Amino acid sequence: MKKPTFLSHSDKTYLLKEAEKTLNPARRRLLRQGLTLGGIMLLTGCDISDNEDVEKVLSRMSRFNDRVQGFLLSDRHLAPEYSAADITRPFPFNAFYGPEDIPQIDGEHYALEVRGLVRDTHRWTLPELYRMQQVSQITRHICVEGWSAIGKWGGVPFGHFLTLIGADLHAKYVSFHCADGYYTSIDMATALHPQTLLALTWDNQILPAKYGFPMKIRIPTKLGYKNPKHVLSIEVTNRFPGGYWEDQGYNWFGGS
Ligand SMILES: Nc1nc2c(c(=O)[nH]1)N[C@H]1C(S)=C(S)[C@@H](COP(=O)(O)O)O[C@H]1N2
Ligand SMILES: [Mo]
Repeated sequence: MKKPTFLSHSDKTYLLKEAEKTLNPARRRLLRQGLTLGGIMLLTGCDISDNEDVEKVLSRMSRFNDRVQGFLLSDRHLAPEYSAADITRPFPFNAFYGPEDIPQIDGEHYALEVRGLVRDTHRWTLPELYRMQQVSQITRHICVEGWSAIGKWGGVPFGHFLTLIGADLHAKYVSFHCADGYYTSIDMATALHPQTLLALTWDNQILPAKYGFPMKIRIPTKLGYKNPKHVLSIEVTNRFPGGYWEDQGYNWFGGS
């Protein structure tokens, strides 16, 4: 391996610090000795002594981290569940806009679209979704902006829904598009995680507008921004779909 020589000392310190930030705490602990430039070169396949720019190294670092997190955590890790007494009231609202712009969706004309690697592209009306097998869970929603809150969501286990529509369960990603232009995506292991819900209710009532009427995807093993509200369409795909915040630099895996 060539010695990375072109970077100045402060460049190196910056790169190492930024690369560390792309790792979650568990991953940081795994790399006991901490990251070295040689280590970054090994993990990303980038030759730092070449003209690789720092952005490219970091984006590869982040992708590497997504794969490791997906592999290590997805199907084993269960998010903690709570009791009704733990529910946070009032439950916070958050979006990339204020409460005055919450989309008002007409449930009567709503039909959930499913696209991509699925056998059955039937569009699902709300009465059809409400008739499906429902479960509920009380879990903690964690937002990167520095707050968390416990809430109760009910709905259809997402793995059950994917099976029902004949999704290719070996595909890599499931992506979501929302009525407010928001979008996000998850890996298939997370989509099939036993706690991932196609959520139709919040606190035993039909999902209120501010919390994502008529449907949100509730993923208690993921940070808030990976939990799309007002979902209009679901796509199963092998092409990396990104997300609204993820495309602006938030870690794509976004484990909580
Ligand atoms: N459609 C849509 N979904 C979204 C968002 C958004 O702006 N639009 N914001 C995300 C973020 S960052 C958070 S923290 C949660 C907030 O969900 P809540 O309003 O139910 O607390 O929604 C997530 N899903
Ligand atoms: Mo968030």
